[in-house]
Amino acid sequence: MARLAVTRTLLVAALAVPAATVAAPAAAAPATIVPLTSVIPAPVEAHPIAGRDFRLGPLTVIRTQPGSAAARTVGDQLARALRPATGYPLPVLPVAPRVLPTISLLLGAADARLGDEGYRLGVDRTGITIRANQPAGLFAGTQTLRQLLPHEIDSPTTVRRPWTVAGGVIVDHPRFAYRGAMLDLARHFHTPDEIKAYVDEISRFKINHLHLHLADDQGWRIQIDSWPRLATVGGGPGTGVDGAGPGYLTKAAYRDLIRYAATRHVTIVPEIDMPGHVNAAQVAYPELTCDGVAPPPRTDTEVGYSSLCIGSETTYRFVEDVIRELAALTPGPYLHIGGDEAHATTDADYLTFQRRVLPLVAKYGKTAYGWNEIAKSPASANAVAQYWDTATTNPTVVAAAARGTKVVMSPANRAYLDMKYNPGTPLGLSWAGYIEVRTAYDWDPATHVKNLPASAILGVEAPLWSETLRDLADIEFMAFPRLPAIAELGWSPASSHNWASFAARLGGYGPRWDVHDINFYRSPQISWD
Ligand code: NGO
Repeated sequence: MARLAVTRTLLVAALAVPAATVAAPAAAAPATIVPLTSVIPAPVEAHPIAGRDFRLGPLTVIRTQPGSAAARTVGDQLARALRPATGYPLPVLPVAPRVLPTISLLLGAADARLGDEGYRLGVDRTGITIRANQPAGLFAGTQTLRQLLPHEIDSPTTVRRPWTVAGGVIVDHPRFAYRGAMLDLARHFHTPDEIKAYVDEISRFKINHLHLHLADDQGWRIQIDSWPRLATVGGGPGTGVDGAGPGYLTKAAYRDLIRYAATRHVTIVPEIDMPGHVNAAQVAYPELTCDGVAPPPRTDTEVGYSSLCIGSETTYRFVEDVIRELAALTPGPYLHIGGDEAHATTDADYLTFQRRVLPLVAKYGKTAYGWNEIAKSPASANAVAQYWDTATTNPTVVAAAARGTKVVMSPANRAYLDMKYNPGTPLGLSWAGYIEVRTAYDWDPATHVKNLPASAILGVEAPLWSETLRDLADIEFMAFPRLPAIAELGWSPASSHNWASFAARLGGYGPRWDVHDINFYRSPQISWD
């Protein structure tokens, strides 16, 4: 049966492409054809059509929407992704001769249902067509296409095998507008190259926001011209947990990261945490404390002991300078001001602080975003609250949502990628419990918090805190395979939610990580291919 299918595919491919293609070396490896239904996150609709498989060959061209530089960029990225393993030239052109097998990336005339990020992907014998309303949809479609090719497509070196894509149609668009991941640069600095590598991996799962936690008690990681010691002292030698995570992003490096992420359709969300989690800023500028005395630098992992001086005008000059500079650097709509665990700030002071600071974010043209504690403030009505609570009831957040606050779901006992998988996990924390893959997957962002209406949910985010992490291998081990679970909750329709299906698709994805050396956790809950 399988052999027959293989023979049929080869024959079909041979008929569909010129003789030169057929003569190309191939068929050394088994001709696995990835089913259309194996994609993560699960698409809205996938309709396989027998006998319509497409085989990529040395004559395949990538044709992109004429006149669209953004479509051309997506085409170039796709070509760069497929060239190493196939060894094919895959030229990217605005027009393609009809006789050549073609991957077309076309804008416009797509179904309105697809919105800005959706796409329709059609595969038949002569080519593949991805159609979308916007470049973000084309990008999403190409990520799906990469998953439809055999896993060896992620090999950095040429693999001789047939590159066949199953025939049929996928129609796809996201459930939630906001699908995020977070890196904590404060506890350990992560270099721009590490952040870019993470952007590459998360964007494959259609994550569209990367939140950077840029300041905390142990370090300050972004250049601010009006307060230069924040970065040079707060990001200097000896900063970070155990003094082992120094470094900061210059403005140029931050801008470069924003551009890099934007071409992967990922929006950067910067966070400066306040009024708590500010020890590093106070070490650099003692005038940010009430007594004017610099506190000792902190390299431990305690939380909740530092606070800006709420009654001091210096505080608001500092906050406004930072917000102004960060807003000017950041094209994305959100500016995250933390607001969590302000245990060293009285409740009255917390409200005073938020009444002044939340409107400052709007003053500089951004939507304020904060951890769910900001919901205590009536000034959070136009803000986004990030739900990190482990409880499934939170009347304060429900009341804020009734005033207009939108919510991004990151419940720590489900979505925190820094929680250990089990007691034996060498990295990570366990204060919110152990999170195996199924725990990360089996919940619904729209119904998780009692009485919080689905209409208030902007999306989901998977934060990864870095108290115990050092390098990219550590990030990968904690993020994969749980990040794809959160990505599926953010993208796929609730009706497609199914653990057995997700587990099977994840098992099939493992070899892709293997082939390009991603240090993922081989959860025993998954049968890895
Ligand atoms: C908490 C705390 C962070 C920790 C993290 C570790 C929030 C919002 N504040 O989450 O400072 O790093 O847990 O899991």
